[in-house]
Amino acid sequence: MLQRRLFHKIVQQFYLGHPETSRLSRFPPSLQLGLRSACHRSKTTSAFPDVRERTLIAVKPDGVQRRLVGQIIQRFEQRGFKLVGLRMLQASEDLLSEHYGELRTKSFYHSLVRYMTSGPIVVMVWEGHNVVQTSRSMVGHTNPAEAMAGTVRGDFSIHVSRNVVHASDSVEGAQREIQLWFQAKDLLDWDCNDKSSTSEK
Ligand code: DAT
Ligand code: MG
Repeated sequence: MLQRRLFHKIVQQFYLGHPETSRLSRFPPSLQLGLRSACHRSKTTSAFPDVRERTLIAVKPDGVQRRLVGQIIQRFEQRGFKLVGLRMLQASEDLLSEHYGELRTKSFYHSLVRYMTSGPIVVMVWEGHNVVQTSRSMVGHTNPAEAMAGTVRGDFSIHVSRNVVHASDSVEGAQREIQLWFQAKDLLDWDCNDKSSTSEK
């Protein structure tokens, strides 16, 4: 039991939620494998979520055009997450093709990239306990027609081709995406004065 706790402490400290410092390489290869699989488990079960877990949230061009940036930020602040990075940019096709690499074979891929490069987007990194899974719930179903009222997509959109916001779908995915959109120096480690009111850790 003690060993197990120690093991997950190491995972939390050295890997999860610290995209700017992928420290797995410090461990011998055999241990790296174990750590990777622990991280993989956490992405599906969130059994060991870290208070410093981070995720990438982006307000897509339709969200910016419709002046929804403030309301979307407000939801994450209100929930208790901490903003640690933010930038506004017009994304290049190259960046989008890396970001959406898994979708390259989908029929909608080209229209997705056209839409995502059509205007400015606001990309953010949010931090906090279980932030990846919680923010997916807050954002709602990919298809707004199926998204619950109360979610961002359920409240602000009607069609899958204009669904307002992006949220990473796993801890590993978040780490990959954060590294794609942000340089380590642009992510701020800062102390929220009210942190003991949002989590005991
Ligand atoms: P999500 O954004 O919920 O993670 P995804 O990764 O499967 O969903 O797809 C990325 C985006 O691609 C999604 O936000 C909107 C677009 N998309 C997905 N399925 C689509 C479809 N059937 N038609 C048009 N666009 C689609
Ligand atoms: Mg996705």
